[in-house]
Amino acid sequence: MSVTKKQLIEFEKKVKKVYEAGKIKAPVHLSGNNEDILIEIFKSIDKNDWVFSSWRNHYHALLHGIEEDVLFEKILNGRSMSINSKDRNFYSSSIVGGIIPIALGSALALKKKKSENKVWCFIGDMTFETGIFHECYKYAKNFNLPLKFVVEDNNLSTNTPTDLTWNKKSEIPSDIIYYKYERLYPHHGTGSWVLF
Ligand SMILES: Cc1ncc(C[n+]2csc(CCOP(=O)(O)OP(=O)(O)O)c2C)c(N)n1
Repeated sequence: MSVTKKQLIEFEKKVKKVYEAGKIKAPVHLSGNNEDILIEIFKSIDKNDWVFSSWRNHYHALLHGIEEDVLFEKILNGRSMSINSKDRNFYSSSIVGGIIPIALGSALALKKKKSENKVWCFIGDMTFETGIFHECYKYAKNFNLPLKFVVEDNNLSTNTPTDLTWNKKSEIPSDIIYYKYERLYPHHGTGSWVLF
């Protein structure tokens, strides 16, 4: 059954509550304000496709079939920043740009195996500006690999505005899915001071 906007919002609220109660002894990066667009994008993602994400991965994980209780348990155990599931073809890393070459290699493997499936790689707008993105994008395009990038633009890298950093933003190629949103939660945590 597909995940609804309400379920996504309620899930992050539940994480917020336990985080603020000091029960999660590790950082959490919450999503918000991008439910509608993500639900739309995931309609094109096959359940056997691979999804690569980052520190802010809860919505991607839920939308790619990781069960709420399984995800919640991992988060409670301090693993919010590195949600992975072999069963659900889901991989995330909290190193900026770290997932991109892995996504590229996975796309190359799928092509060599003549698989019908794709790799989807979700990145922030600052990750999009990094050199590693541009090399991997070029390689994937030139070798016609089944790798689709999705750029999620909140114009911030933690708290540094991306447009001020680079004086302007790079143009988004037409074969990349791109959307803008305003961050609902701070970069990490919930905005409340938590004593562990
Ligand atoms: C190699 C590396 N450098 C710095 C960081 C710290 N860091 C974590 S998230 C982040 C900002 C990335 O911004 P963006 O790609 O726009 O993603 P957003 O968090 O806005 O979704 C930074 C600098 C890191 N995790 N890894």
